[in-house]
Amino acid sequence: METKSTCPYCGVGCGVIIEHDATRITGVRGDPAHPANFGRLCTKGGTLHLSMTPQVMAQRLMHPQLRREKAAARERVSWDEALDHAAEKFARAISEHGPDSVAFYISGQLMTEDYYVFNKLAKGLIGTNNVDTNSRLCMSSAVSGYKATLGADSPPCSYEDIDHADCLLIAGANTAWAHPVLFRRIEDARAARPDMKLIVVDPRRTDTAEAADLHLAILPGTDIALYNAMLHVLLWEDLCDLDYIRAHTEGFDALKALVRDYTPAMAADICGVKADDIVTAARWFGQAPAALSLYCQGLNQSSHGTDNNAAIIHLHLATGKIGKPGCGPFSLTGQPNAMGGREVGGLSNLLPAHRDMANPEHRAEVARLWGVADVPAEPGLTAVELFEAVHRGEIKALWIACTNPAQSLPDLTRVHEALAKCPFVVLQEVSADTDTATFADLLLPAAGWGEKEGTVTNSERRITRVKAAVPAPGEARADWKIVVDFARRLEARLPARAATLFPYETAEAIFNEHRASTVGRDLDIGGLSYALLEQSGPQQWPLREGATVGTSRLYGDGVFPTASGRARFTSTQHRPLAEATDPRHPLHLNTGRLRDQWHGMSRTGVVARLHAHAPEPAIEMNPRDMERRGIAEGDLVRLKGKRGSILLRAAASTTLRPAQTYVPMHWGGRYMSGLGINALTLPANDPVSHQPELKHAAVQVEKFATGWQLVAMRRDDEGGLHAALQPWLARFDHATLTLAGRESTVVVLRAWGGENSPVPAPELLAELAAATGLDSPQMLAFNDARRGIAKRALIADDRLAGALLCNETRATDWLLDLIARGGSTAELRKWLFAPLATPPSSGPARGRIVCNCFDVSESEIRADLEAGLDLAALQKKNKCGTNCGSCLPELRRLAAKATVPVAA
Ligand SMILES: Nc1nc2c(c(=O)[nH]1)N[C@H]1C(S)=C(S)[C@@H](COP(=O)(O)OP(=O)(O)OC[C@H]3O[C@@H](n4cnc5c(=O)[nH]c(N)nc54)[C@H](O)[C@@H]3O)O[C@H]1N2
Ligand SMILES: Nc1nc2c(c(=O)[nH]1)N[C@H]1C(S)=C(S)[C@@H](COP(=O)(O)OP(=O)(O)OC[C@H]3O[C@@H](n4cnc5c(=O)[nH]c(N)nc54)[C@H](O)[C@@H]3O)O[C@H]1N2
Ligand code: SF4
Ligand SMILES: [Mo]
Repeated sequence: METKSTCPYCGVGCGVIIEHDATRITGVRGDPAHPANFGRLCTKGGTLHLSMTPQVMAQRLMHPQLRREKAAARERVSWDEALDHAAEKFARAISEHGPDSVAFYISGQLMTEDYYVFNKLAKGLIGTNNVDTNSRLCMSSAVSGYKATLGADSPPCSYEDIDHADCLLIAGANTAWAHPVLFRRIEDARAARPDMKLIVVDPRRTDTAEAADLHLAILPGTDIALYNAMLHVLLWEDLCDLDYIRAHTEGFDALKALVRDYTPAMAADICGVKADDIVTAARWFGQAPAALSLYCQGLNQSSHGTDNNAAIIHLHLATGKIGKPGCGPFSLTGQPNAMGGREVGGLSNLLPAHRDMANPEHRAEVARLWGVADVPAEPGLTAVELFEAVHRGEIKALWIACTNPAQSLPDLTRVHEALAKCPFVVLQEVSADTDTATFADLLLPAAGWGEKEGTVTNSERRITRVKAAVPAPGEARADWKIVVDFARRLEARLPARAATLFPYETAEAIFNEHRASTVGRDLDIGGLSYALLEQSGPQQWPLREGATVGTSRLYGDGVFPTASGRARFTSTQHRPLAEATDPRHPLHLNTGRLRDQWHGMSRTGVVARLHAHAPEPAIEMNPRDMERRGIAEGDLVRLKGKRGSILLRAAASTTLRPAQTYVPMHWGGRYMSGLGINALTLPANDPVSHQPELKHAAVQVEKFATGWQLVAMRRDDEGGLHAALQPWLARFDHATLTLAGRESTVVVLRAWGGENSPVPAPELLAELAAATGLDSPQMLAFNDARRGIAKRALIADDRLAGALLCNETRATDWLLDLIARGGSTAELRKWLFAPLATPPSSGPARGRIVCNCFDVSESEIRADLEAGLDLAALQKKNKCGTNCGSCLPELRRLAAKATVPVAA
């Protein structure tokens, strides 16, 4: 059977067709009819069914679990008991400490319907604006940037604008990895129109930057200076559209005066790039008949994120390149439904349908719509403030849904302290295996992707109907149902009202109320219904009553939703980063994404093959910075910031300028010792958007002298071994716990001891062998006590099932490959019983996998390129990059490098 739905990962919002037998999801493919992807999927979307295998499902959160005391263990309870208990706790907090003593922290990965009822629960029923979301960490600077300039939070563009652009400016976005299917479209557009210019602004030479005609590797946090200088050049060279400015904007003269100082030379100094390159970028942008900019977290996650956004929007307003095909400032949304959350006003300072909390008329409209006396006027707490308030003891009951703040917020030590002392924490999750789950007093099992329905809106304002294919496991329930059930129980405990605010029996009933709230607003979907979405497919808002198709582009008439109808130029001055480097913290820490992982890895992390592109947690460093510190490739290093420190392996990277480092955000406390990279990031945030500066911190890196290393690896056919081994992460100076393999899953525990730490005793090795299920009578064991070497191997059914190595870890890759592929074990004995034998191997270790669809490794690709194959021949030989295409940018990069002779 087949069910149409969407991919639950990024904001591209690809349509998927779920293949299933009504009980189990068996496969997934791209929906050829969906206008976001036309059948394409990336590595993450294309492996969704592997995140729902019986082994994974067995680990899902199935029943509500409650702990009555902080020190007690959680026990299984019924939904009735769980929700009555929660309603009791919330009602008591509200009556004793007022409505603002409770808070909700929700997510851009919820459906619009889920989001709508959460917002109504807080602002309508309880009377608190304390409902904020992980979108605060993600899109809030885009919201405030659009509102400050265009008057409303409405991305004016469509994906099809990519096909019409003559100049594409990608800023602070690694689209090749974070929005891969959109990047495929960019590649197609460039192939069709080779004159199209691609400019990428990113401190790192990402795969996106590598593909550019011009890469501006600016110093972190210097975007405003760059865009101001580009505007300076546009003015100087007469490339502005003065008629457009006069007719449709206001505030230009002040900005013109401001950018007078931003000469290319001055900006070049601030940004650390060549003045000529700034001039070239401005000329390409200005001379192009159509220019489109795409941007994301490199601009948003900044203590001046609102101005970063405004500065790039200014370029479009000043040249009139907005509201026309191929033109406009296009903020890419990260999460699948960050847009839907913005539409229903799901942030602590927003109201439904782009209404303003500060506007009394808007508040009255919302109160009328909901049938309540009023909605509170004061903005609620934003994400970082919210957890600070929890820390101060002001929040007595906290409800978290569909997000993992114990990993994703900055300054995690404080967040963990706050969560630990919060009197009552509810977590609504699909997985009990997240860092936040540890702190939950009440865990509520939610239905996940493929199991729930509703609607989502992607980056281009396109609403898609999401459908369930299979029932949720155990007693898990759809998020909106949990909220509605809880809300009714809370209503019964609050001062009586005539009728329930939550009469919904279906997701559609919620959608219809949301639709009614939008009528007359800029995002009006008065003409949209579940039925229309079924009949005509996904639609872009606005879609007013009487219309049958959505609107692909906004502001074509030059009229903007501001008081005067004109767009506004704002005052964007360059400002320094919140945390400057200093002699004790001389390196700059940048954080972001990997190609094949999603945030806290609760879903991508369970798919073995999605580990293959970046198999181990690591910090990327410039080779010179490593050399200066005596750090070699793969060494363990201590990364120290002003708020915390973690250990990681070092990886040399030529994508980074000196003094720059990069650590992915994905590795949290379930995959490595310590809290992950957000132990080091800072809570400083933008004064308007309150989005924290997650991309910039000052750090030091030192080599960590290790005494010994240990690796345990075990095939996990039943599932559950990864979770079972997690307590081991805390038992060593440093450890990581990852997956490897492809058809079969192998769990890999790597552990290190410092130079003064004693080599693991035989008892500890025995305990670990037992924990990994290696200790059977068939286990082969070799010990060389003098050298501190120990080796264990378990062969079952003539296949190597697992191994444990202490102080002789050179064979790790070889053994991992044997375990994963079930290969021959003939040479194993010989190697095992010879203390210093080099591991037999037919060639170099396969190492990381570049092409995930066809399992092609970097070493194989390099060997073929060195043998003289070009990209086309390479693809003919092993098909790499011919399916989902996520690895194409990297293949091109590898191929280009191979043809350039190494400098003497
Ligand atoms: N594979 C994958 N894809 C994802 C996600 C995922 O977890 N994994 N998450 C989704 C989500 S929620 C989001 S928000 C998006 C994020 O999508 P992106 O924003 O594209 O991804 P990031 O890697 O966070 O950051 C983008 C780039 O910003 C650069 N940057 C850092 N500082 C600066 C600066 O000062 N100026 C400029 N111009 N650039 C800077 C970084 O070097 C990085 O390459 O991805 C979405 N897609
Ligand atoms: N250092 C650093 N930190 C960052 C960032 C960065 O670039 N650098 N990026 C920030 C950004 S942009 C974002 S968006 C955040 C993301 O951070 P989080 O929101 O914390 O990340 P996720 O791991 O996606 O968390 C979503 C959780 O919801 C659960 N879930 C999935 N589907 C459902 C469902 O249908 N219902 C329910 N109830 N639960 C479900 C998943 O198991 C998962 O644990 O991280 C932010 N943190
Ligand atoms: S680009 Fe990949 S992650 Fe994003 S929606 Fe499409 S398939 Fe999902
Ligand atoms: Mo995000």
